[in-house]
Amino acid sequence: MSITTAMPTASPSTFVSSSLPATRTIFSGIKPTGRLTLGNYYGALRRFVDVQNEARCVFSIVNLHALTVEHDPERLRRLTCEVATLFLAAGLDPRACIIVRQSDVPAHTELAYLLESTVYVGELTRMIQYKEKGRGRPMTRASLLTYPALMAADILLYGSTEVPVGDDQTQHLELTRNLAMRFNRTYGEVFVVPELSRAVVAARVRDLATPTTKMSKDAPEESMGTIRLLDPPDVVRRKVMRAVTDAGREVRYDVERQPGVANLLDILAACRGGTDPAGLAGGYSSYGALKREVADAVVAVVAPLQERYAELAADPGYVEETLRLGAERARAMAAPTLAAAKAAIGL
Ligand code: AQP
Repeated sequence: MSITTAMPTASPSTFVSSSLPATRTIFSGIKPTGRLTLGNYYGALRRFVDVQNEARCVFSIVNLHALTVEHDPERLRRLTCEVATLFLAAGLDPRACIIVRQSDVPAHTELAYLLESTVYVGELTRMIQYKEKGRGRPMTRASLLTYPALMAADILLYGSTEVPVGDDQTQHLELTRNLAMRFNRTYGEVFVVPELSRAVVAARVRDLATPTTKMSKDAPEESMGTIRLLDPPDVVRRKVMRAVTDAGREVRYDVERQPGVANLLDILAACRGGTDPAGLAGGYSSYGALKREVADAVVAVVAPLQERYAELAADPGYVEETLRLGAERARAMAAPTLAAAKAAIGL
Protein backbone atom coordinates (compact mmCIF):
# COMPACT_ATOMS: atom_id res chain seq x y z
CA MET A 1 0.00 0.00 0.00
CA SER A 2 1.40 3.39 -0.83
CA ILE A 3 1.78 5.90 1.95
CA THR A 4 -0.80 8.23 0.42
CA THR A 5 -3.61 5.69 0.72
CA ALA A 6 -3.13 5.42 4.45
CA MET A 7 -2.92 9.11 5.15
CA PRO A 8 -5.14 12.11 4.83
CA THR A 9 -5.30 13.10 1.18
CA ALA A 10 -4.53 16.76 1.96
CA SER A 11 -1.55 18.12 3.84
CA PRO A 12 -2.01 18.80 7.57
CA SER A 13 -2.22 22.50 6.77
CA THR A 14 -5.74 22.22 5.33
CA PHE A 15 -7.27 22.41 8.77
CA VAL A 16 -11.03 22.51 9.02
CA SER A 17 -11.81 22.92 12.71
CA SER A 18 -13.12 26.48 12.31
CA SER A 19 -16.26 25.10 10.65
CA LEU A 20 -17.02 22.81 13.61
CA PRO A 21 -19.50 23.60 16.38
CA ALA A 22 -17.85 25.95 18.85
CA THR A 23 -19.82 24.62 21.79
CA ARG A 24 -17.78 21.45 22.31
CA THR A 25 -14.03 21.51 22.81
CA ILE A 26 -12.23 18.32 23.61
CA PHE A 27 -8.74 17.91 25.03
CA SER A 28 -6.90 14.78 26.02
CA GLY A 29 -3.34 13.56 26.11
CA ILE A 30 -1.14 10.54 26.44
CA LYS A 31 2.21 10.61 28.15
CA PRO A 32 5.11 9.01 26.30
CA THR A 33 6.47 6.91 29.14
CA GLY A 34 6.14 3.51 27.51
CA ARG A 35 4.86 1.64 24.48
CA LEU A 36 1.11 2.21 24.22
CA THR A 37 -1.24 -0.56 25.31
CA LEU A 38 -4.69 -1.77 24.43
CA GLY A 39 -5.81 0.15 27.55
CA ASN A 40 -4.51 3.41 26.10
CA TYR A 41 -6.33 2.55 22.87
CA TYR A 42 -9.79 1.89 24.33
CA GLY A 43 -9.55 4.33 27.23
CA ALA A 44 -8.23 7.14 25.07
CA LEU A 45 -6.90 6.90 21.51
CA ARG A 46 -9.82 5.09 19.86
CA ARG A 47 -12.16 7.60 21.44
CA PHE A 48 -10.10 10.53 20.15
CA VAL A 49 -10.61 9.17 16.65
CA ASP A 50 -14.34 8.75 17.21
CA VAL A 51 -14.90 12.37 18.30
CA GLN A 52 -12.43 14.22 16.11
CA ASN A 53 -15.10 15.34 13.64
CA GLU A 54 -17.67 16.25 16.28
CA ALA A 55 -15.94 19.12 18.10
CA ARG A 56 -12.86 21.27 18.26
CA CYS A 57 -10.28 18.76 19.40
CA VAL A 58 -6.75 19.02 20.74
CA PHE A 59 -4.87 15.77 21.32
CA SER A 60 -1.48 15.99 22.89
CA ILE A 61 1.59 13.89 23.44
CA VAL A 62 2.15 15.21 26.95
CA ASN A 63 5.90 14.78 27.14
CA LEU A 64 6.41 17.16 30.08
CA HIS A 65 4.51 14.68 32.24
CA ALA A 66 7.17 12.09 31.44
CA LEU A 67 9.72 14.12 33.44
CA THR A 68 8.10 13.45 36.80
CA VAL A 69 9.99 10.19 37.28
CA GLU A 70 13.49 9.10 36.31
CA HIS A 71 13.77 9.15 32.53
CA ASP A 72 16.20 8.74 29.70
CA PRO A 73 16.15 11.74 27.28
CA GLU A 74 16.80 9.65 24.18
CA ARG A 75 14.07 7.16 25.05
CA LEU A 76 11.67 10.01 25.75
CA ARG A 77 12.32 11.53 22.31
CA ARG A 78 11.86 8.12 20.66
CA LEU A 79 8.62 7.38 22.54
CA THR A 80 7.27 10.88 21.81
CA CYS A 81 7.72 10.22 18.12
CA GLU A 82 6.25 6.72 18.45
CA VAL A 83 3.13 8.03 20.21
CA ALA A 84 2.66 10.83 17.64
CA THR A 85 2.95 8.27 14.85
CA LEU A 86 0.45 6.01 16.61
CA PHE A 87 -2.00 8.91 16.88
CA LEU A 88 -1.93 9.15 13.10
CA ALA A 89 -1.88 5.40 12.52
CA ALA A 90 -4.97 4.99 14.71
CA GLY A 91 -6.82 7.40 12.44
CA LEU A 92 -6.41 10.90 13.86
CA ASP A 93 -6.60 13.32 10.96
CA PRO A 94 -4.56 16.52 11.35
CA ARG A 95 -7.11 18.30 9.14
CA ALA A 96 -9.82 17.56 11.69
CA CYS A 97 -8.01 17.99 15.00
CA ILE A 98 -4.90 19.52 16.50
CA ILE A 99 -2.14 17.03 17.29
CA VAL A 100 0.40 18.71 19.51
CA ARG A 101 3.54 17.88 21.42
CA GLN A 102 2.96 19.53 24.79
CA SER A 103 6.46 21.00 25.14
CA ASP A 104 5.98 22.92 21.87
CA VAL A 105 3.42 25.18 23.59
CA PRO A 106 5.03 27.18 26.43
CA ALA A 107 1.59 28.35 27.60
CA HIS A 108 1.14 24.94 29.27
CA THR A 109 3.94 25.55 31.77
CA GLU A 110 3.09 29.21 32.17
CA LEU A 111 -0.51 28.49 33.10
CA ALA A 112 0.64 25.57 35.26
CA TYR A 113 2.47 28.02 37.52
CA LEU A 114 -0.65 30.13 37.97
CA LEU A 115 -2.52 26.96 38.90
CA GLU A 116 0.24 25.86 41.27
CA SER A 117 -0.50 29.17 42.93
CA THR A 118 -4.16 28.15 43.18
CA VAL A 119 -3.91 24.53 44.32
CA TYR A 120 -3.25 23.53 47.93
CA VAL A 121 -0.40 21.25 48.98
CA GLY A 122 -2.95 19.08 50.78
CA GLU A 123 -4.74 18.49 47.49
CA LEU A 124 -1.52 17.51 45.74
CA THR A 125 -0.32 15.12 48.44
CA ARG A 126 -3.65 13.29 48.23
CA MET A 127 -3.14 12.39 44.56
CA ILE A 128 -2.78 8.67 43.96
CA GLN A 129 0.29 8.90 41.72
CA TYR A 130 2.17 10.90 44.34
CA LYS A 131 1.13 8.55 47.12
CA GLU A 132 2.18 5.48 45.14
CA LYS A 133 5.37 6.70 43.52
CA GLY A 134 6.75 9.54 45.62
CA ARG A 135 5.48 10.18 49.12
CA GLY A 136 8.10 9.81 51.84
CA ARG A 137 11.01 9.49 49.40
CA PRO A 138 13.44 12.42 49.60
CA MET A 139 14.65 11.90 46.00
CA THR A 140 11.13 12.22 44.56
CA ARG A 141 11.05 14.87 41.86
CA ALA A 142 9.08 17.96 42.87
CA SER A 143 7.23 17.69 39.55
CA LEU A 144 5.64 14.40 40.69
CA LEU A 145 3.89 16.45 43.35
CA THR A 146 2.99 19.43 41.17
CA TYR A 147 2.14 17.78 37.81
CA PRO A 148 -1.64 17.77 38.51
CA ALA A 149 -1.49 21.58 38.14
CA LEU A 150 0.18 21.09 34.75
CA MET A 151 -2.49 18.60 33.81
CA ALA A 152 -5.16 21.10 34.79
CA ALA A 153 -3.38 23.72 32.68
CA ASP A 154 -3.32 21.33 29.70
CA ILE A 155 -7.08 20.99 29.88
CA LEU A 156 -8.11 24.53 30.85
CA LEU A 157 -5.88 26.32 28.32
CA TYR A 158 -8.06 25.26 25.42
CA GLY A 159 -11.43 25.96 27.05
CA SER A 160 -12.12 22.23 27.02
CA THR A 161 -15.67 21.17 27.71
CA GLU A 162 -14.92 17.42 27.66
CA VAL A 163 -11.96 15.24 28.48
CA PRO A 164 -12.10 11.67 27.16
CA VAL A 165 -9.89 9.58 29.44
CA GLY A 166 -9.87 6.17 31.11
CA ASP A 167 -11.38 5.68 34.55
CA ASP A 168 -7.96 5.97 36.21
CA GLN A 169 -7.97 9.71 35.48
CA THR A 170 -11.07 10.58 37.51
CA GLN A 171 -9.11 12.09 40.40
CA HIS A 172 -7.12 14.38 38.09
CA LEU A 173 -10.27 15.61 36.41
CA GLU A 174 -11.94 16.31 39.73
CA LEU A 175 -8.97 18.43 40.80
CA THR A 176 -8.98 20.28 37.47
CA ARG A 177 -12.64 21.12 37.91
CA ASN A 178 -12.04 22.32 41.47
CA LEU A 179 -9.14 24.53 40.41
CA ALA A 180 -11.13 26.05 37.54
CA MET A 181 -14.03 26.85 39.86
CA ARG A 182 -11.74 28.21 42.60
CA PHE A 183 -9.87 30.43 40.15
CA ASN A 184 -13.11 31.71 38.60
CA ARG A 185 -14.59 32.42 42.01
CA THR A 186 -11.50 34.22 43.28
CA TYR A 187 -10.33 36.17 40.23
CA GLY A 188 -13.25 36.25 37.82
CA GLU A 189 -14.65 33.92 35.14
CA VAL A 190 -11.74 32.77 33.02
CA PHE A 191 -11.98 29.00 32.71
CA VAL A 192 -14.56 26.65 31.29
CA VAL A 193 -15.22 23.88 33.84
CA PRO A 194 -14.72 20.61 31.94
CA GLU A 195 -16.56 17.32 32.23
CA LEU A 196 -14.95 13.89 32.26
CA SER A 197 -16.14 11.76 29.38
CA ARG A 198 -16.17 8.04 30.20
CA ALA A 199 -15.77 5.14 27.81
CA VAL A 200 -18.95 3.10 27.52
CA VAL A 201 -17.00 -0.15 27.47
CA ALA A 202 -13.41 -0.99 28.49
CA ALA A 203 -13.00 2.23 30.47
CA ARG A 204 -10.47 0.31 32.50
CA VAL A 205 -8.75 -2.49 30.59
CA ARG A 206 -7.13 -4.77 33.14
CA ASP A 207 -3.81 -6.56 33.04
CA LEU A 208 -4.16 -10.05 31.52
CA ALA A 209 -1.84 -11.63 34.08
CA THR A 210 -3.12 -9.69 37.11
CA PRO A 211 -6.70 -8.78 36.24
CA THR A 212 -7.25 -6.86 39.44
CA THR A 213 -4.88 -4.09 38.23
CA LYS A 214 -5.08 -1.85 35.17
CA MET A 215 -3.13 -2.69 32.04
CA SER A 216 -0.26 -0.18 32.22
CA LYS A 217 2.33 0.95 29.73
CA ASP A 218 4.74 1.18 32.67
CA ALA A 219 4.70 -2.63 33.03
CA PRO A 220 8.04 -4.36 32.35
CA GLU A 221 8.68 -4.92 28.67
CA GLU A 222 8.51 -8.70 29.07
CA SER A 223 5.16 -8.63 30.90
CA MET A 224 2.67 -11.14 29.48
CA GLY A 225 -0.24 -9.15 30.92
CA THR A 226 0.16 -6.06 28.75
CA ILE A 227 -0.88 -6.00 25.11
CA ARG A 228 1.11 -3.32 23.29
CA LEU A 229 -0.40 -1.80 20.17
CA LEU A 230 2.78 -2.61 18.28
CA ASP A 231 3.10 -6.21 19.53
CA PRO A 232 3.32 -8.59 16.55
CA PRO A 233 0.13 -10.66 16.09
CA ASP A 234 1.73 -13.89 17.32
CA VAL A 235 2.78 -12.14 20.55
CA VAL A 236 -0.76 -10.78 21.00
CA ARG A 237 -2.17 -14.30 20.55
CA ARG A 238 0.28 -15.79 23.03
CA LYS A 239 -0.54 -13.14 25.64
CA VAL A 240 -4.29 -13.61 25.28
CA MET A 241 -4.07 -17.41 25.38
CA ARG A 242 -2.06 -17.17 28.60
CA ALA A 243 -4.43 -14.69 30.24
CA VAL A 244 -5.32 -15.55 33.81
CA THR A 245 -8.95 -16.59 34.03
CA ASP A 246 -10.58 -18.02 37.13
CA ALA A 247 -11.04 -21.28 38.99
CA GLY A 248 -14.51 -21.89 37.55
CA ARG A 249 -15.36 -23.03 34.04
CA GLU A 250 -18.44 -21.08 33.19
CA VAL A 251 -18.04 -17.96 31.07
CA ARG A 252 -19.86 -15.27 33.02
CA TYR A 253 -19.48 -11.49 33.23
CA ASP A 254 -18.73 -10.95 36.90
CA VAL A 255 -16.13 -8.23 37.49
CA GLU A 256 -15.86 -8.96 41.22
CA ARG A 257 -15.63 -12.76 41.19
CA GLN A 258 -14.28 -13.43 37.70
CA PRO A 259 -12.20 -10.34 36.84
CA GLY A 260 -10.04 -12.20 34.31
CA VAL A 261 -12.99 -13.46 32.29
CA ALA A 262 -14.81 -10.11 32.62
CA ASN A 263 -11.71 -8.38 31.29
CA LEU A 264 -11.61 -10.67 28.24
CA LEU A 265 -15.29 -9.99 27.59
CA ASP A 266 -14.71 -6.23 27.94
CA ILE A 267 -11.88 -6.42 25.42
CA LEU A 268 -13.95 -8.51 23.03
CA ALA A 269 -16.88 -6.10 23.24
CA ALA A 270 -14.60 -3.12 22.67
CA CYS A 271 -12.90 -4.76 19.67
CA ARG A 272 -16.27 -5.47 18.11
CA GLY A 273 -17.47 -1.93 18.71
CA GLY A 274 -20.17 -3.24 21.05
CA THR A 275 -21.32 -2.04 24.41
CA ASP A 276 -22.56 -5.19 26.10
CA PRO A 277 -19.76 -7.45 27.39
CA ALA A 278 -22.21 -9.37 29.60
CA GLY A 279 -24.31 -10.22 26.57
CA LEU A 280 -21.32 -11.91 24.90
CA ALA A 281 -20.71 -14.33 27.78
CA GLY A 282 -23.41 -16.83 26.79
CA GLY A 283 -21.77 -17.47 23.43
CA TYR A 284 -18.82 -19.44 24.89
CA SER A 285 -18.72 -22.87 26.44
CA SER A 286 -15.08 -22.68 27.57
CA TYR A 287 -12.39 -20.18 28.47
CA GLY A 288 -10.27 -21.51 25.61
CA ALA A 289 -12.94 -20.72 23.02
CA LEU A 290 -13.37 -17.23 24.46
CA LYS A 291 -9.62 -16.59 24.41
CA ARG A 292 -9.31 -17.67 20.77
CA GLU A 293 -12.01 -15.18 19.76
CA VAL A 294 -10.47 -12.42 21.84
CA ALA A 295 -7.07 -13.06 20.26
CA ASP A 296 -8.60 -12.91 16.76
CA ALA A 297 -10.51 -9.75 17.60
CA VAL A 298 -7.48 -7.94 19.03
CA VAL A 299 -5.31 -8.95 16.08
CA ALA A 300 -7.99 -7.68 13.70
CA VAL A 301 -7.75 -4.28 15.44
CA VAL A 302 -3.98 -3.95 15.79
CA ALA A 303 -2.85 -5.45 12.46
CA PRO A 304 -4.19 -2.64 10.21
CA LEU A 305 -3.00 -0.05 12.72
CA GLN A 306 0.48 -1.57 12.59
CA GLU A 307 0.43 -1.49 8.78
CA ARG A 308 -0.33 2.22 8.80
CA TYR A 309 2.25 2.75 11.52
CA ALA A 310 4.94 1.15 9.36
CA GLU A 311 4.06 3.42 6.43
CA LEU A 312 4.09 6.54 8.58
CA ALA A 313 7.31 5.57 10.33
CA ALA A 314 8.95 5.37 6.92
CA ASP A 315 8.13 9.06 6.40
CA PRO A 316 9.13 10.84 9.64
CA GLY A 317 8.94 14.19 7.82
CA TYR A 318 5.14 13.87 7.67
CA VAL A 319 4.88 13.27 11.41
CA GLU A 320 7.21 16.19 12.17
CA GLU A 321 5.24 18.49 9.86
CA THR A 322 2.01 17.44 11.57
CA LEU A 323 3.53 18.34 14.95
CA ARG A 324 4.91 21.65 13.67
CA LEU A 325 1.50 22.73 12.39
CA GLY A 326 -0.20 21.38 15.50
CA ALA A 327 2.09 23.53 17.64
CA GLU A 328 1.28 26.65 15.63
CA ARG A 329 -2.46 26.11 15.96
CA ALA A 330 -2.31 25.12 19.60
CA ARG A 331 -0.27 28.21 20.50
CA ALA A 332 -2.83 30.44 18.81
CA MET A 333 -5.74 28.65 20.50
CA ALA A 334 -4.13 28.78 23.96
CA ALA A 335 -3.02 32.41 23.92
CA PRO A 336 -6.32 34.15 24.80
CA THR A 337 -6.97 31.93 27.84
CA LEU A 338 -3.46 32.41 29.17
CA ALA A 339 -3.71 36.17 28.66
CA ALA A 340 -7.07 36.28 30.45
CA ALA A 341 -5.76 34.19 33.37
CA LYS A 342 -2.68 36.41 33.77
CA ALA A 343 -4.73 39.56 33.71
CA ALA A 344 -7.27 38.17 36.18
CA ILE A 345 -4.64 37.04 38.67
CA GLY A 346 -2.93 40.45 38.63
CA LEU A 347 0.01 40.06 36.27
N1 AQP B 1 -5.80 0.13 31.27
C1 AQP B 1 -6.43 1.19 30.82
N2 AQP B 1 -7.73 1.14 30.53
C2 AQP B 1 -8.38 2.23 30.05
N3 AQP B 1 -7.77 3.42 29.83
C3 AQP B 1 -6.46 3.50 30.10
N4 AQP B 1 -5.58 4.50 29.99
C4 AQP B 1 -4.35 4.08 30.40
N5 AQP B 1 -4.42 2.79 30.76
C5 AQP B 1 -5.72 2.40 30.61
C6 AQP B 1 -5.89 5.83 29.49
O1 AQP B 1 -4.91 6.20 28.54
C7 AQP B 1 -4.73 7.61 28.59
C8 AQP B 1 -3.28 7.95 28.66
O2 AQP B 1 -2.77 7.65 29.89
P1 AQP B 1 -1.42 8.29 30.40
O3 AQP B 1 -0.43 8.33 29.35
O4 AQP B 1 -1.66 9.58 31.09
O5 AQP B 1 -1.00 7.36 31.49
P2 AQP B 1 -1.36 5.86 31.74
O6 AQP B 1 -1.15 5.07 30.49
O7 AQP B 1 -2.69 5.85 32.42
O8 AQP B 1 -0.33 5.59 32.80
P3 AQP B 1 0.81 4.58 32.83
O9 AQP B 1 1.93 5.12 32.01
O10 AQP B 1 0.30 3.22 32.51
O11 AQP B 1 1.20 4.61 34.30
P4 AQP B 1 0.64 5.51 35.44
O12 AQP B 1 -0.78 5.14 35.66
O13 AQP B 1 1.52 5.12 36.57
O14 AQP B 1 0.84 6.93 35.01
C9 AQP B 1 -5.52 8.11 29.79
O15 AQP B 1 -6.75 8.62 29.32
C10 AQP B 1 -5.77 6.87 30.59
O16 AQP B 1 -6.96 6.95 31.33
